[in-house]
Amino acid sequence: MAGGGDELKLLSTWFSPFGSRVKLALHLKGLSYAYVEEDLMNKSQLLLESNPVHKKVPVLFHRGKALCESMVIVDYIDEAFADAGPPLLPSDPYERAVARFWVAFIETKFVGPWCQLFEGSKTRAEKAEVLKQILSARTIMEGALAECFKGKPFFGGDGVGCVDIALGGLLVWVRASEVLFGVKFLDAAATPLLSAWAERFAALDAAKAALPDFGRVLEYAIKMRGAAAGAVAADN
Ligand SMILES: N[C@@H](CCC(=O)N[C@@H](CS)C(=O)NCC(=O)O)C(=O)O
Repeated sequence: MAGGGDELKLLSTWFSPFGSRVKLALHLKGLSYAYVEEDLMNKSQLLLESNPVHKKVPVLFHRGKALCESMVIVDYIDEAFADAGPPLLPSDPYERAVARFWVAFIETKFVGPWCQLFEGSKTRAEKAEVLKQILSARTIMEGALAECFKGKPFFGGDGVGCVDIALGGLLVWVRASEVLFGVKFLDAAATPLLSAWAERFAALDAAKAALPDFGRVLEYAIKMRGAAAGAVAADN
């Protein structure tokens, strides 16, 4: 692994799709790092002090300074370790802006609604509406892969970039959610390019190292959904 990594420490939780994004960036750049597992049910002083605004993982420490928000951290890794591994953002300002546009799209149109699926307070009809929004965002991403990214193997072109990391970090949760909600998000018939992208992405060494185990995530997601439903029942 490339040098410089010994100054890096990642605070995250094993199942966190946002933590997976940071791990992906670190592995793609070939950087070694220390890993500290956070217990979100009993947040550590380290988390509360290093991310006082959101109190969420992941947090990356570099030379003793804390960085928060997964995609901000991915940008930082790319800039701070520009000489290590492949670039994660394009060098051309326009292409860079396009990549950031799609990262923002993934956050607002995909991650936002998807988090709502796990909220116990949502009714069945509301969840069906949210699922519709996610499916429509997915169809737009399929179109983007064909048009903006010109049918290249990855959103980053021939190699993985920040858009791949933003979406790829969620991949195991997307698969688990398909089972949990009985909906196919990535379907070879409806979204052939995205499905092929997902296969290619999951086969990367960085993805194998960074993404959590599917079965373990599914088990956790089932428990989480049950707990959310239970909390609502107890409120009523
Ligand atoms: N926008 C944040 C989201 C981070 C996030 O939601 N992390 C979750 C774990 S997957 C968390 O720490 N939750 C603790 C809480 O909400 O109290 C990012 O991209 O880093």
